[in-house]
Amino acid sequence: MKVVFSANQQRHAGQKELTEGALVPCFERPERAEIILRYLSEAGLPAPVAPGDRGISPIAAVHDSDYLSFLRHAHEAWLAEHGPEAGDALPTAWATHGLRKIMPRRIDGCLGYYCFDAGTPIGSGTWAGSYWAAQAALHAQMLVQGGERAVYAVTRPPGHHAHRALYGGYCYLNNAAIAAQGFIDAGCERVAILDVDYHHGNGTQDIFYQRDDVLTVSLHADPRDSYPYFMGYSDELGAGPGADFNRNLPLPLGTDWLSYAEALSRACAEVKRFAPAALVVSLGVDTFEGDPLSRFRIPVSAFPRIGAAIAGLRLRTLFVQEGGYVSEALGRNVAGVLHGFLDA
Ligand code: SP5
Ligand code: ZN
Repeated sequence: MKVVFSANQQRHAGQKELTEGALVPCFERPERAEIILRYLSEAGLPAPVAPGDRGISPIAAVHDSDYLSFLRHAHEAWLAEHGPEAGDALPTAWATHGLRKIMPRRIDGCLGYYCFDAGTPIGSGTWAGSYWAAQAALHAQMLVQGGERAVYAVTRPPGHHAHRALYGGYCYLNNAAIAAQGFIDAGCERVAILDVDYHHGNGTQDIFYQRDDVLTVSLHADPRDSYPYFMGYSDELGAGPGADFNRNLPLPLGTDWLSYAEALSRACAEVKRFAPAALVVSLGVDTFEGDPLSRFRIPVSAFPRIGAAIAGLRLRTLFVQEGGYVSEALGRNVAGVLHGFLDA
C-alpha cells in the first residue's frame, strides 16, 4: 500500500489549546506523523511519497473562497494586530445562536466568525501545513483513481471537523471531503466516506448533507457526551436530494470491541448498499482504550479487524488520517488497521 506525506505538513505546529479550563500543549502535534511513519516502516509499508501540487482549485471545490483567503492570511493579520511576538491565533468569542452572523473588522472577531471552538490555533505554518495535507489526500486520490487498490495519506492536520467555511477540532481543510470531491470530479458517479474517528465528522457531514452522490457514514461517541456536541445525532439523515445519504451511529462512552464491531458492520452494510466507485475512510484511531482524549475501550488487537472489515467491502479505498493522539499505540493502531486491510 502506497503512503503519501509531505514534510511541509509539519509546518503546522500549534502551541496551546483550551481544555478543561486551561491552556495546555496541543494534542494534535507534528510528532503524530513521525510516530505513524515510524510504525509503518517497521510494519513493512513503503516509505512515503511526497504529493505533487494540484493547486487550490480542488480545495476550492469544497471550501468557500472567502474562508480560504481568511485561513491563508489570518496569522499575518493576527501579528499585525498583536505585534510580531504574538503567538498563535485563538478565538475567544463566537457567532452563535441569536447573535448576528456579521463579519467584524478586527481579526479577533473574524476568528470567531470562522471557528467553532478554542482548541484549534492558527500559527504561521497553519496554512502551509493544511494545504499540503490536502495535497497529500489529493495525491492519494489520484493514485487510487489510477488503479491502486488502496492508498494511505498521513494527513495531519486532520480534516473531518472542517465545514465549507468553518474550522475547529484541530481541522482547517477537510482532507476526506476534498479527496471525495476529487473522485467525483474525475468521473466517479458515487463515493462513500466512512468515518471511524472517535468524534463525529461534522464537517464532512455538512459538506455533503444535501447531496446524493456522496454517502457519509460516521461511527462515533454519542454527541450528548462528547465533542463536537452539536452534531452527530442519529436523526441527521441528509436533506433535499441528500435525504437518506447521511448516517450517524452514535455509541455510548465505554463502548468495547464487541459493540463497536456490530456498529461497524452496520456501517459497512450501508456503504455496500450504496455501491460506490470508491471509498474514503476517515481513519481516526482515537477509539483506542488508551487514547488521552476519548472514552471508548477498543484494544490494540482490534484495529486489524477494523481494517479487515473495511477490506471486506472490496472497494478501491483511500485512507486519510484523522485523530488518534500521542502514544506509541498511535503508530501501532494505524499500522494495525492498514495491515488488517492488506491481510484480509
Ligand atoms: C480530529 C479530532 O480527533 N479532533 C478532536 C478534537 C477534540 N477537541 C476537544 C478535546 C477535549 C479534550 N478533553 C481532554 C480531556 C483530557 N483529560
Ligand atoms: Zn477524533
